[in-house]
Amino acid sequence: MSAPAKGRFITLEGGEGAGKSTQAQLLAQRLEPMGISVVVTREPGGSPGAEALRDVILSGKAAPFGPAGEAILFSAARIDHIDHTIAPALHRGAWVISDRFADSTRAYQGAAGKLDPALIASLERVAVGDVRPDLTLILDLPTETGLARAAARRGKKEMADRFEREDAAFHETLRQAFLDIARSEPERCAVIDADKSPQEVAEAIWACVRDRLASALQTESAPP
Ligand code: Z5A
Repeated sequence: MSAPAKGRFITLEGGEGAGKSTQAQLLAQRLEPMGISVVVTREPGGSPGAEALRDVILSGKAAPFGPAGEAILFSAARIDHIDHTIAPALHRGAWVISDRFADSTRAYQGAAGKLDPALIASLERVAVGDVRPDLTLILDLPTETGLARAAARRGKKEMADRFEREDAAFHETLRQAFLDIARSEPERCAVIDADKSPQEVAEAIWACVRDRLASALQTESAPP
């Protein structure tokens, strides 16, 4: 029996309004014409069970459980997301682009929520197992720029979610936490300057994907 096809797993991380959702779509639009099957997904969410948990967490109903309770809920959602969306897609050879993944738990609940790194590492081991990203793109920009973009998109009527309501120090801690992750795992992570136009950011991301996943791209675009 032949080995199952193995897709590639790319995650986009960063603070609020960094442009992750926008760039996930633009990257998919680059890959699909090359004949690559792409699944764009997000966290929290990305599967029916995880989407149900998303509503609970982002409404703030889980906030009274504290960062540890929220980290457990994000991890439970991640298990469902991996089992029902990410792992099956990778198994059939698709490329998965996820708007947030486990680094968000490290940054939000770990660094900003001040949870014990050992707890975060244990949860990650249990939830993620060996479904590790091949490449993580950390979209970096000044926190006030990201928050302003998120607020402009939301408009005046809609409420900020549970995390957008946190103070400036919380968001600066997040930014540094993502940069620390990139420094600690340079072979997996790349920092992208997200304080540019969507098209300029997309070009920087594409240059990085071409560079880091060159051999996978060659295989995908090679004639059968
Ligand atoms: N969270 C957590 O705490 N722990 C975890 O483990 C996980 C998540 C997985 C999910 O919220 C929340 O859950 C999140 C972290 C926490 N915190 N919050 N809030 P979400 O999914 O609702 O939101 P988000 O992940 O923070 O993303 P976002 O705010 O929607 O932003 P984005 O995806 O990075 O950006 P965007 O939607 O592509 O763009 C935002 C706006 O800016 C939009 O109007 C765009 O048209 C515009 N935009 C995009 N790019 C540009 C550029 N380059 N220039 C100018 N304007 C731009």
